Amino acid sequence: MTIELLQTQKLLDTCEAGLAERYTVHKLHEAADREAFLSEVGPRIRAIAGGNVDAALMDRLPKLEIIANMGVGYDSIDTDAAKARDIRVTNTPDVLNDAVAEIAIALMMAVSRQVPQADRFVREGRWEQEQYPFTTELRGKTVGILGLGRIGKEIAARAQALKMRIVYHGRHRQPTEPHIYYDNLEEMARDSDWLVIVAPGSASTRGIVSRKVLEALGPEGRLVNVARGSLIDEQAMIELLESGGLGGAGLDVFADEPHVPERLRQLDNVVLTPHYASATRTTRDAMGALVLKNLEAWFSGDPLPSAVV
Ligand code: NAP
Ligand code: 8YV
Repeated sequence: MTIELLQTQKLLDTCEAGLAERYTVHKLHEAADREAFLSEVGPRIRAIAGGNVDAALMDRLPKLEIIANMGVGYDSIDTDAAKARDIRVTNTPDVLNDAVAEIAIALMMAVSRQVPQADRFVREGRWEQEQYPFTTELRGKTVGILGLGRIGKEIAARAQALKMRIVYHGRHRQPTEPHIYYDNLEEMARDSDWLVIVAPGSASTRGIVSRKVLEALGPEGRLVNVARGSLIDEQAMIELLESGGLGGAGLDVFADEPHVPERLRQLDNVVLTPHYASATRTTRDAMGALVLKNLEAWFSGDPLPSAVV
């Protein structure tokens, strides 16, 4: 008897092939009638691969033992509900650090040097009539990192190589880190040219980048968000970007993905990417392999490689 597994989102082909080899896979995201589907397969499901798991879904799966999330961020899973039901949860840390850090730096460069705008300028033939206006460089600027964790440290290393000064905010000072620590995010924003957001989406970070923080960053300040849209007061950010109260933004994540507000899409001082920071073949393969490893460890009785609950 193979183990029955529920897949809750589209996964990479290599990961889906690995799942199909080992388990009987039921694809919830492809079900035409979700309720009927869950009534039929729910009682047999022992594992989930993917995110978007709330308490109501867990209640439809009485034999559920483990949720293997595809992603380091597990904010789409109700971990308290999982804990209360003795269900384990795993994620995919570390293997995506470099890819995500690269996009954070790419967004900083794209915003400061206006790379998409300069590209359009050349394509539109405007170079033959005029010079492109001056832009600003990153060298010598201060970057405040909100969340100096696994990815934040990789961003810091790259920003240092670009001759930037690094400061950071989190709930704890990290004594082994050489960078200056701020226990107050607003103060850090006031003292920074750039705010790079790379802390997890959670109840404690919801709206943490508030209007006050954005105003402290100011008209010359710029931000990059590679964490989750939920961390920023998106409405305030749009208003400040429109009015010049905030200098610019590079955004890979949004409050209501894949919907990006029209007002944000109209702005010329932003660079927008479709939540693709980890989306390289190498990195997504490694994330998928970690999903498989966690499931395999669980059903072999071995320690979980990357458990969060
Ligand atoms: P991590 O190693 O756990 O680091 C998270 C950092 O955030 C820690 O330094 C932590 O420091 C800080 N933090 C946590 N809660 C905080 C709070 N309430 N206030 C201030 N700081 C807080 O996580 P990671 O592996 O670097 O990943 C970070 C996040 O990036 C993920 O959770 C995910 O949402 C996002 N991500 C996005 C993409 C993408 O495609 N755009 C890809 C990968 C990851 P303290 O404990 O000291 O507070
Ligand atoms: C993925 C991410 O795009 O790891 C994360 O937290 O946001 C990204 O790597 C996402 O999890 C989709 O599976």
